[in-house]
Amino acid sequence: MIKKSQATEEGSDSELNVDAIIIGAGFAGLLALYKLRQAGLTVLALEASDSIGGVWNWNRYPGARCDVESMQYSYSFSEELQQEWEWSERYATQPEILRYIEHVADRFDLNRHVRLNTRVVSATYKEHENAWKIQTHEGREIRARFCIMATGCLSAARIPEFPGKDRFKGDILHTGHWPKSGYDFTGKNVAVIGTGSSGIQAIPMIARTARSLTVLQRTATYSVPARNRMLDEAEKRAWKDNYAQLRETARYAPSGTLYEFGERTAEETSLQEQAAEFEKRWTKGGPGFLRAFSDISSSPIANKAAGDFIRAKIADIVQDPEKRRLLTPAITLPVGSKRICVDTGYFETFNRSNVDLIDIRDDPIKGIEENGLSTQKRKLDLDCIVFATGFDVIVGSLMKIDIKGIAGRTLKGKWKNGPGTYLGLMVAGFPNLFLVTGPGSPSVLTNMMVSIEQHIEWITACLQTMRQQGKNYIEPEEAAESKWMDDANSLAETMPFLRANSWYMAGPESGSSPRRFMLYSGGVGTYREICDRVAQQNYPGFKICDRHPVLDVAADLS
Ligand code: N01
Repeated sequence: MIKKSQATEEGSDSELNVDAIIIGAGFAGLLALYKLRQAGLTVLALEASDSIGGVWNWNRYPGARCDVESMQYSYSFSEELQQEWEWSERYATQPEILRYIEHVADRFDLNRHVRLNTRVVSATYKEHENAWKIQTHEGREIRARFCIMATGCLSAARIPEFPGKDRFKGDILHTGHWPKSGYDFTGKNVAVIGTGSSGIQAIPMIARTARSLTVLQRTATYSVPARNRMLDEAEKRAWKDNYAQLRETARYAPSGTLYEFGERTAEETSLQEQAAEFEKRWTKGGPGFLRAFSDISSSPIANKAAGDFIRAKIADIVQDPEKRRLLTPAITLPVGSKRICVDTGYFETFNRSNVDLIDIRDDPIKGIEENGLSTQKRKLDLDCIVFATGFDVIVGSLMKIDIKGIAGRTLKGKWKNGPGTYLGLMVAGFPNLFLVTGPGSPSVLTNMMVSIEQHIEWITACLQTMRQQGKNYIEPEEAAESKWMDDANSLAETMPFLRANSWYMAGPESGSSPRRFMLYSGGVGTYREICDRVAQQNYPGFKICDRHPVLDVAADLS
């Protein structure tokens, strides 16, 4: 049974053996520290970087902001915290979010449980000890009964392999791994590869100072204006005076974010009224555009209406006909099948004389050379290449760790045909290992703060219940896991997700079988209710016992 004990002090020997090891010190890891320590467990978080903050520590590219409004993209676990913290803008910048994270860590005295500059290389479940052996890059070993993977969904930056990349004499940057010292683009010839959320935020900023900027686009992206602005006092007060109720509503909202939800369907609305509603939301700004009508994600007709509106706006903004054509998302690509981008002057940037655009489906990248990059039709002389090419998503950071469960089975091997979890929280064959916002949960389809809090609360309550019952071992059943993932895929079939080749999908490394949707798309409210029901019913679908069940049987026989 887990002993109620003092929290671990950094540097003390006791940290070599803790109740719960937490891997990652971003929003999820820090909350796990706080909650598990409060529950009386000894805790330690290991963080590969030299600072806390996770994705908000790594993503320092110019223009980096959150696309969830700052009043909603923050912890709700402390009323004092949410009353005292002052957000300055509608959409917080990366530096402001990082300051907030640092404030939280100081205010709740979390830093003393975090070991920085510590990369976990392996995590091995030891049956006879019913514990996880964690090995760090410097060869240090730590034992923990429970292992909490707060490794983040968008933290393993991915640079595609282009021939000749290593020969390039200029600078190579990745938006998700930006130098802390920043980067000065003044007077430089720059290429940006990738036009997802990161590229779309960085491109307008880079264009301001670069001598020339060439954007290499593979897929034209739907983007709506952010209309970022300073928050006024009345607006902040309205949130703060009603935080308790607003947070509770958000916990059951489809994506964990409060918007003005359109109740009508587009199908039952006249074309003029549709246009007026879309225009109102375009002027207001933000991803709430997609909430204009209740059927945008379910009806192809409504979805096309939203897409047509964005296409028409791009046509109005972009002056050059060829750039306009290339920047216009295909009618066959449903809006929302990839995460919608939120920008500040993205399409307008292509009206600048120093900005060019290459569609690499039409003119593929041949390779990178000493002084630049060649496509099939063009040669670019460059000082800097910015990869805005995204991440090894959702499972990328987990896959970097050699995770071995019962009988030495690797997680990589188990997931070679795509990830599987029960409730997005645990994996059969990997006892006492919890994932935060992992595959099979709503995760990146949602406001991550809401989903992180829900997972950490669930995990903490589960460990408290186990302690009360004198149990030390929890593992999902294979059957429960398979059913959960099959149900999640069936749900996604009704949504636009399966109609795009997005990073929401995972498939076998060989590419031989159909790719499957990795997330739970039934909404955070329904998902929360399912998780809560499982807890209330004493965890059906999980084996919970004193220790590894095989060892329990052996003990009974002896
Ligand atoms: O990454 P992405 P991201 N050759 O994977 C292209 C969150 N986020 O860092 O669309 C050429 O979305 C790829 O092309 P295609 C948010 O959840 C939030 O931009 O696959 N191009 C695409 O254009 C977001 O969704 C915020 O055809 C290649 C781009 O690179 C998530 O992070 C800000 C390529 C990658 O886009 C990821 O966003 C930033 C190749 N080999 C990020 N490989 C906010 O809160 C990929 N691409 C606002």
